[in-house]
Amino acid sequence: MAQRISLTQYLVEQQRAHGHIPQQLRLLIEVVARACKRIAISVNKGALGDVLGTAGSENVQGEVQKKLDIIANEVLIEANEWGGHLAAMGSEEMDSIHVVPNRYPQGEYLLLFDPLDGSSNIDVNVSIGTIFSVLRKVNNQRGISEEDFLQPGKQQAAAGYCIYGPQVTLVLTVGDGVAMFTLDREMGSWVLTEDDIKIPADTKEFAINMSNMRHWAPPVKRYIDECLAGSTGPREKDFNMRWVASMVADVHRILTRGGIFMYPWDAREPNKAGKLRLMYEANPMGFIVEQAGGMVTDGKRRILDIVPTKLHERVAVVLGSKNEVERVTRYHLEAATGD
Ligand code: P6P
Repeated sequence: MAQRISLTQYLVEQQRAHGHIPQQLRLLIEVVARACKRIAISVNKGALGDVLGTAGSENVQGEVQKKLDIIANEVLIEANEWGGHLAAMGSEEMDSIHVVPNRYPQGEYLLLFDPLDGSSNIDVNVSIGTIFSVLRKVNNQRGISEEDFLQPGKQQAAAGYCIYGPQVTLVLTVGDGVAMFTLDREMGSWVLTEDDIKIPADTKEFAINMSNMRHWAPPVKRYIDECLAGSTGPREKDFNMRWVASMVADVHRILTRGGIFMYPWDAREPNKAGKLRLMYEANPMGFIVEQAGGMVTDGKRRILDIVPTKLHERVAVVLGSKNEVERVTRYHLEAATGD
């Protein structure tokens, strides 16, 4: 069991040991962690807080926005504008980037977030979460534009998520492994409850939305068919299936006990690479999973190597236990070369 220290003490000690958390990044992480506490309060109010249901608007993805999507987005924007640690923010809920207003100093980091992932689960009281990704501002000459955000995920300075579930838990990496903090509601503080998390290389649990089976590419169908064949099939072991329809919850389970999560390309909208978003879902979750010893591809290539072409770019995602992700990726490459 990790020694019970606060998030602040963890960040200070990590900086002392590894030097990956300069002052501005530590402030950024603490501000985002505090914003997640605020979001948790709204989420936990539910019907008592007039936060359920839809907001009557759509986001850039064409998805109906829930009231909590907008509340969470506003909390993150307001929390991060004044500190001088950020130059700009990008969000699933905003068409374009939000540059820090001139009345505040600009910092050296860029923050991307899905303010409330899994929001279709809000009204049915299933775990949801906030996902965030931190990049460094690479161009110090001119003003900030969307192009400054278009960096491959391997250049992230930090990534994390907060899951609003039976416990409120913050998971974080700055490139030196993965740590987990649980919210102590009595103290109102984040307490280190797991450090140096590792995902088992093998698993018997897969997560995919099975209702899309008829739309999958052959390598995905081959992999899932083999899992379903269980001990009588080529895998010679039985598998279990989970699908929460909240990426944060599915990834958290995989971090905790292993597994493979797949949201692959499918033929419903063949021109779309996938459903999930590269910059503020796949990249931060990819950084975390790789730091925990897992693997993350789009079926063919490492997601963190992908150079984005637009802020809201979508990508197919296969992530989790290394040996299973390698197998799925191998099936895609065999199908491509006709092996
Ligand atoms: P489906 C939530 O909307 C989300 O972006 C991810 O959190 C989740 O894994 C996926 O979409 C669920 O998609 O098609 O199963 O509803």
